[in-house]
Amino acid sequence: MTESTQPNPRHRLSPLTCDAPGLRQSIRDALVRVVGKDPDLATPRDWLHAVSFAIRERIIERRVVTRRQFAEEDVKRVYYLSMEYLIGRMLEANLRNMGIFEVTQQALQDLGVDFREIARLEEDAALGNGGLGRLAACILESMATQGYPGYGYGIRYEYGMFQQHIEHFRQVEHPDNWLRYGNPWEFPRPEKTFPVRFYGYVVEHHRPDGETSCNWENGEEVLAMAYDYPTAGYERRNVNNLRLWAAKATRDFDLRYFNEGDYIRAVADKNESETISMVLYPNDATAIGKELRLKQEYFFVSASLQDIFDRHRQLEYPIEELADKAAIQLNDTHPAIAVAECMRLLLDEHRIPWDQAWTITQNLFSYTNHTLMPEALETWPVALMERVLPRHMGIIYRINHEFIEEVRHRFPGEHEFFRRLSIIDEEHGRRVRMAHLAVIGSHRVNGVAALHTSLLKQTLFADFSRVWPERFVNVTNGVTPRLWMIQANPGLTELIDSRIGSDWKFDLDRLKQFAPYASDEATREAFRAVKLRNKERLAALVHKRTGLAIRPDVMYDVQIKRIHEYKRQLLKLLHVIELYQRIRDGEDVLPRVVLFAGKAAPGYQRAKDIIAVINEVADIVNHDPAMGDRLKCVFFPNYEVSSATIIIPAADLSEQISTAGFEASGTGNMKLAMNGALTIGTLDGANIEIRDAVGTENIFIFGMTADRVSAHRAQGIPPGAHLDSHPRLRSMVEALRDGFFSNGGRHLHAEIARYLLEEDPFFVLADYAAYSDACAQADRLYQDAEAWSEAALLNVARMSHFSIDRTVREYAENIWNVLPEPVPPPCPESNKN
Ligand code: TH1
Repeated sequence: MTESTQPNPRHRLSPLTCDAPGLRQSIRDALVRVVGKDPDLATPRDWLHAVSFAIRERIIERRVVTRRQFAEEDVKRVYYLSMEYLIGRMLEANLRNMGIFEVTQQALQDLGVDFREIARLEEDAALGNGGLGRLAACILESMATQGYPGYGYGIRYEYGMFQQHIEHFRQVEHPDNWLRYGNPWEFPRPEKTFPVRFYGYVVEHHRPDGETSCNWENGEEVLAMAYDYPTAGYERRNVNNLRLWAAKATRDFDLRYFNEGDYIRAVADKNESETISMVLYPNDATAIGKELRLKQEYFFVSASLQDIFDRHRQLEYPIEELADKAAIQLNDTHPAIAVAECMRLLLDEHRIPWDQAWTITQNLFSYTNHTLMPEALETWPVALMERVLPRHMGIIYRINHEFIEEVRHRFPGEHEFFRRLSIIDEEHGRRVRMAHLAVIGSHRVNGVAALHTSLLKQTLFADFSRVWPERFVNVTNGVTPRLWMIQANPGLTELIDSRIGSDWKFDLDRLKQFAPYASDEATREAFRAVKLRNKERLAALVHKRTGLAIRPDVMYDVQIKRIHEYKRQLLKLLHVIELYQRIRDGEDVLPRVVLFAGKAAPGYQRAKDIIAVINEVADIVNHDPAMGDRLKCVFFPNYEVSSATIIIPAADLSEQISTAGFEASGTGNMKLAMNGALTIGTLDGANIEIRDAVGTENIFIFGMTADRVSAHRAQGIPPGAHLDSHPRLRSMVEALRDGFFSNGGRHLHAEIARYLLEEDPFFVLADYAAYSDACAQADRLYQDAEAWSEAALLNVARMSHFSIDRTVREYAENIWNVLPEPVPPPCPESNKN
């Protein structure tokens, strides 16, 4: 199969109908012919699969049309390389983007099937940890919606993000066997299989033209097999492709032992090479120095680049024009080895001279940095790289050599500077700094929020930004309004539609027209009614998941994100303790539900302890009759995309309280504000831009700025010195320390108290008084329902800047240099049937 530019006239497509009778027929057919069930005996899951197969036929049809058009129009393509895609459930998102959500519900109803009942049986595709993976999913959706020729590449993990259970207050991880029932959304492409080599050695050849070329020989080969996930744009005909690679043992592998008669060994070894794509590493914003992780990274990078080179060749473009026809975006450094792999393919396979290969590579790549946290920066021991990827290590040495020569020339004598810039870190036992490889191999490097980009230039990449100031740019993150508003919050969507029409869905800038309605009493009342319904929906889910009953008529205060010290769940928990003590003391306190959700990396003990302490405090609070329904504290288990779509629309207050300078951007902050939650937050990440957009009077900002945080750190004040900055803080921390809230985990509470007092590098106690004040301010505003609703509606109307469509346009225009190629609707003639 080739990327043909010449459609064969005999291969004209006649599109399937998308009316209720046509869909009904397709669903029934799929149930019998694909799922293989008698409709009379079909289970809800059988129906889920039947409807998914019926819809997939219609998506793939549009994918074929889209691909043909891209081939005919000679478009420049964008390739997004990411280790993570946090997609969530696909059925409803696909139906909505295809514009056939209502009609499919109708077709199912005609068949006696309830859409909601079957839709909730679908497993989330949780091939990501958090913000970084969800951003990749939003970018793919937006590229399709706006008609950009975008391709996603990643790994088809057999097991995604673990499932979090709470047992005896603690997190317990269960494997996420998401493919157990099969997956109707994927198209296996066994013909798209590429060999990927590991280990072995390099043999050099001196060529007559003076260049040296290398052969990478021996070692082990694993096959990467493609699975395609078509991604539909919203009410556009464009369907893009996400290609995920699965590891398969090579046939050679089998034969080696089969021939020796060791059948069992052959099959066992086969399993071992297939472990490469077995499981997602559940670490968010921390690097993991495991050999298997390096192999995962190279595995998907190599397969993706071979595929990209193949497509380029099939389209009959000369290899020299690769960077004119393609742009490759590196989602963090996880795929940064692509720089060396691209060089290897150009040098060793295509025999391109070094300098020309290097120009192509730099023009091809760009790199997004998502964090400044030192523990997240990937470095690989040189010895490991030399063993696993010997050819790449050689290429990296040469890239480094050429680069250092260039800067030596421009900045003579600055030896310290060269040492800091080098790809090789000589100080921690010789390691390869992947971020340096990514920066040197790219023409653009971007941060994900204005503050983050400016800190990047001042700290992590200060030296590089002296060498190449123009290389560093900001592209503030965004989120897709299709999932996070239209799908998650139909009530709010309907309200907006009723006031300003429905154009805003394609162009979020039009949401600005909704702003005047913030001062309209009827709109505010309708907004409160929508919020109340969303809270009822969440309360029902909380009850189902935790057994806890919560009132829908109080403030819902949510902190939903990975559990991490820098995100400061403990700051919120201290506030829960403050409220608890004040109610016990007979004070009149605004009733509220505080909801936490999020997973801890399984090896991150402190984060797991924080979950346990939250659950134990919650248990005391929720069962104390003195609280009289005024305070409930919920830990919502197994936070994932599908639960986020229920929690976010129900929230009143959005907790974005990271220590300033540590959250690169955040994207949950955007989703919550768009749904009319008011933010309480620090001047960190995109919070700053959210404040600028919604107005200082419609957000609660508190705490140390990033500059103050650095200054404070330099002063070295012990955290315990802040205990008197707030009248209650001392007694709150002492209650924790003395095990007042403990339920068997007494020493754990004492340890958390000790941590807060003596160790905490994220300044929870130093920021507490300011945080508590900001909470009090939020409470006061909430008591004025009209004023609160006005502020909430202004948040909704003023969040258009945070549409992922704006983000993707900035990448397209400033980094990729690609144009949209929208697919026109089929002519009425072919649409008739
Ligand atoms: C997150 C950042 O923490 C967050 O602030 C940002 O909004 C999001 O990326 C999207 O840009 C990151 N996630 C990871 C995950 C890994 C490594 C680094 C980061 S940074 C595995």
